Amino acid sequence: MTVPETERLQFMQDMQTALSHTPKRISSKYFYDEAGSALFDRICDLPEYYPTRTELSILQTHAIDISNCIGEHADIIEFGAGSLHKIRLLLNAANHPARYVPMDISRVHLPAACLTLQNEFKDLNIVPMVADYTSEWQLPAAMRDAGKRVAFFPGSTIGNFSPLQAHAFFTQCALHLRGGALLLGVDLIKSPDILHAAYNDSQGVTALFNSNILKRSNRELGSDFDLSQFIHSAFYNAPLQRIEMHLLSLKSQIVNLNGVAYAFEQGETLHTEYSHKFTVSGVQKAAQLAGLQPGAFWTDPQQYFGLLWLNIPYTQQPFSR
Ligand code: AVI
Repeated sequence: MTVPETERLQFMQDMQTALSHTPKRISSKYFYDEAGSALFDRICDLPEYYPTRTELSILQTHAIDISNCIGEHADIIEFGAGSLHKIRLLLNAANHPARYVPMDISRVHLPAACLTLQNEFKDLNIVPMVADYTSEWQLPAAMRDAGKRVAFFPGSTIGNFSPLQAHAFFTQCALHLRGGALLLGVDLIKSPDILHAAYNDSQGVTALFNSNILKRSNRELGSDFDLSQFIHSAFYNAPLQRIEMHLLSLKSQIVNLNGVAYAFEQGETLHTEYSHKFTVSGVQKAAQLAGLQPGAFWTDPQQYFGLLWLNIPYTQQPFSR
């Protein structure tokens, strides 16, 4: 699959910036090329990686309750729709949704996924939207003030945002979903052992997923990362309530990218991902700062994962602090 030149140039710029700073840090969005997305699908099925199956079980158990909150004839928007797997559970219980709007940055997978979904839900009006929900976005003009808009953001992907990015995301929701709501999936704080195992699986799939970013850089940008000299490192940073994923350099070495040599010390890391873990009240407070109002909350018996309903009041003016 050829990568559009603008995306390749952005990756080049971000990798150059990452390698020339201390500490070195690249956005986790670069995990998700074709190979990375396939590896993430494998992660979701791993015995140690509880979030996906737990969120699915909560959706299964509470689908009717959630669909009552959504109400009739709502527009349902999904951020980062991917394979459109989780939404099926909501659509099965939904009360004649007006439209389903899967929003995803990938223009490659969205059309095929929508086609499959359309075959299952013949009467559903599907309006796919290629957009980056991590920055500013707009709904199609016909939807801006028509009906109730409910957005679904599953998977605890919000945990991969920094607190500032999460605030910007909530603010965009407050602006574009006025009078509606956000249904948000979050991974809850739990024993560090369980968290550690989820990001250090015994089959080494998460390690492959992490190092795929170097492989991708070598293929798309022509860098010469020696994959045998970087190892996967993932640990729970308890004070900051997050898993941190890094690629750790086993020796002092040089990596060449676009004619420039970048040095790694032995033990130095390229930071690749934050995965924040939450308390329910913590997320509710963060959402409130952007004008969202806490509503219902659903969880599993072990309280590993939470689905939060956040109301978005109708205001003439966008909420500001
Ligand atoms: C997509 N995101 C919510 C996953 C997570 O758990 O933070 C990505 C992931 N990283 C390692 N394993 C899974």
